[in-house]
Amino acid sequence: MKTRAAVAVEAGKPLEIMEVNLDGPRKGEVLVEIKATGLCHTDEFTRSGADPEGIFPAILGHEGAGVVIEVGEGVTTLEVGDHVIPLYTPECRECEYCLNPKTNLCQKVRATQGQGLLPDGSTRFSMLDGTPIHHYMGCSTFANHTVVPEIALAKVRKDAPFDKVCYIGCGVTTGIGAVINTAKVEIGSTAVVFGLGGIGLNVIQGLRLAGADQIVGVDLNDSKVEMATHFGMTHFVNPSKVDGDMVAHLVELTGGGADYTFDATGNVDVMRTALECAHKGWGESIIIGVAPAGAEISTRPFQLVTGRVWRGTAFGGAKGRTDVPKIVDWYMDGKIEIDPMITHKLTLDEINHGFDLMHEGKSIRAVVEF
Ligand code: NAD
Ligand code: AHE
Ligand code: ZN
Ligand code: ZN
Repeated sequence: MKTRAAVAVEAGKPLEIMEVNLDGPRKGEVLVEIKATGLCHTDEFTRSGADPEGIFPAILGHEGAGVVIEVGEGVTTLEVGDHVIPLYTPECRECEYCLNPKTNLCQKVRATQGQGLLPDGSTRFSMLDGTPIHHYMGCSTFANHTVVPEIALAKVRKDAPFDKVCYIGCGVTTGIGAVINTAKVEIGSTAVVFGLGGIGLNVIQGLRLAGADQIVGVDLNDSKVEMATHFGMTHFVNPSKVDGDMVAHLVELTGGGADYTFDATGNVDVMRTALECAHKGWGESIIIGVAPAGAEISTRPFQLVTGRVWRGTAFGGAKGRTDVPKIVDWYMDGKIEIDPMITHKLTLDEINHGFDLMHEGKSIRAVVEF
């Protein structure tokens, strides 16, 4: 079939909207009509050329929601008409990672996914002249139709609005999951969240859900304060307005250091500050942000010797096929909020404007509706 897609033709160039060829689903695969997709900073990270795994040409996008149009041979858990959210962290339920409750990093299709291919080692997308186009994070939601492995689709309730629950495909689950699954924050905790964008705001909402007492937000952009306060931030710090050492400032503000800190910026200097403002003896710092190729984190080992813990999280530690339908229920039951964070709605033709809004710090989530 033919479908419309935004294609990342070359690193650092705007996406090109074009008609592309899409082959039907093979064994264990599913054809999905994408109804809506969010723009996450990770898409921009890859588009810009900063991602060491970036491959071009590719169809980016990993925060989508849609409807099953066709199932390939052997697909047993999904049928035509099911509503689904694609998962860049699949859940095969049989690999050693899936069987280990300590991780969500299913490895069943990781090797081919990292090469921009489906598990059989081929791509379903091509340009009209036959040039192959790579998949991205196993999802490629910047296309009106995409082919995804069955194990990388969460089946969700049919009354959930696509233009909101698409965000559960990355940002919502990553932020809330970092708090609930990775940090396992206790009631009454203190926390510092660096970066009040599409991920950080969901960390804040997760901290409120978990019953944190103090939620300090840190961002260079003062315009993020209103939204962050709405989601539960109790104190705000703009590093550009702090005289002297940020770590000392945050340690004082949190009464000796925070129980939990989260990096949602992708900046390795911020990651160091986040670790070092965690409480001596027990503070845990969770890295969520994705850093560019070649960037490395550093600190004095003494920071860890004296009891701080440095950890990371992918997709908020969520096992997608099991957890994503539950998070959709939380949204539909009013336990979590999504709507205010969808600040812009775009058509596919306007997708590059969505990246401009991200750079200008004007959007939290821009969502493309097909
Ligand atoms: P975003 O652009 O919406 O938000 C980033 C925020 O950080 C902005 O508000 C910006 O003003 C702020 N910021 C930037 N530099 C800062 C600094 N030095 N100090 C304080 N604040 C600063 O991005 P997002 O979609 O929220 O993504 C955030 C990060 O999380 C990105 O690196 C993204 O790639 C990563 N991410 C990781 C996962 C995961 O599974 N680990 C999932 C999604 C996104
Ligand atoms: N390709 C990058 C790493 C990118 C990365 O860390 N991706 C996160 C999800 S970000 C979603 O917005 C992730 O899940 N990583 C686990 C994995 O297996 O990819 C690089 O540095 O090479
Ligand atoms: Zn993402
Ligand atoms: Zn698995």
